[in-house]
Amino acid sequence: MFKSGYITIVGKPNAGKSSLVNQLVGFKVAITTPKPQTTRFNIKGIITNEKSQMVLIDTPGVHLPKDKLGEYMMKNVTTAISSVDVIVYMVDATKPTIDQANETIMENIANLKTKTILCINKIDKIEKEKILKIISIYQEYFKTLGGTFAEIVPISVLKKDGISILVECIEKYLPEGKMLYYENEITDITERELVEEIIREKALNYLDEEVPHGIKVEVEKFKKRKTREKQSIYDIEVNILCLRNSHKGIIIGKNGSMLKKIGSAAREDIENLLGDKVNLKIWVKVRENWQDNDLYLKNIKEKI
Ligand SMILES: Nc1nc2c(ncn2[C@@H]2O[C@H](COP(=O)(O)OP(=O)(O)OP(=O)(O)O)[C@@H](O)[C@H]2O)c(=O)[nH]1
Ligand SMILES: [Mg+2]
Repeated sequence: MFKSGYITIVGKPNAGKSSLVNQLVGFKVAITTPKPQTTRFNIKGIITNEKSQMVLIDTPGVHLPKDKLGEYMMKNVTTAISSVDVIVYMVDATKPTIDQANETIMENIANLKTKTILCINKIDKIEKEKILKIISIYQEYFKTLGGTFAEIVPISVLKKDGISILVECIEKYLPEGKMLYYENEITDITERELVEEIIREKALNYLDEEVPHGIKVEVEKFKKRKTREKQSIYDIEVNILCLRNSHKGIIIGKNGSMLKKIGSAAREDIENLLGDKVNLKIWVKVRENWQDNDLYLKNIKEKI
């Protein structure tokens, strides 16, 4: 009896949702960083084994939107929790208190018919005895909303702890069914989008808070060609849009040092992804208020 279905991973920013999806897929389909609000749109990670096909949907972390970008990110979450087979609600064991974002998430899922699994991540960072307390905090709050967790699974994506138990729990609630995607498909994110995301990941990693959250990366040119020595090479040209002139200066850095750092780290990952050499050119441009301009939010709206 083969099973298949859609599973949404929902939770606050930085809980480890994308890390889990990557771990399960065995390939980095979604970027991950120590900064909250890394993921901006839904990304599918497809896992096929002899028993099942799980289509995981990685979603942006739930937060209070400050602009159109944030609103579209949250709309991505709303669509991802409707009409799926299983919801995995991921919480960070190191931040166990229930705040407004957690309340909002639980309010939105408590009365759905969809089975919900509470997944407590980052247990490598807490004492084992604390897990039971966290479980009861969430269970009790969910109960007041009329919800019950079908399963509760403590995990550590980092230490690969509890992952197979989580998979078994998910499979348990999947309906019988045929494959929804080809056996060799692993994601719906395109190479082009992944290149944009990789550059954003490096910017998030190297730059301080406010600056990288205000950037958008757009691939302008993406072309494969043969060199005179008959070697394949990709010519990739990219714009990094940022909010202010001062941000532009920070992104470029002294004598272009920051941009060089972002560019070479990104190029290495992109070459691994594409399996060929990459000639990467990056330009930094100021686009004030792009986060509130639909023109620049098309790709995020498309995923809703
Ligand atoms: N210690 C520890 N860190 C983890 C674990 N899982 C993920 N992380 C780290 O947590 C940070 C956030 O991980 P992400 O996967 O980007 O989190 P996310 O939930 O996708 O975040 P958003 O996209 O912002 O919503 C990264 O620095 C990860 O390396 C874990 O099990 N243990
Ligand atoms: Mg993420």
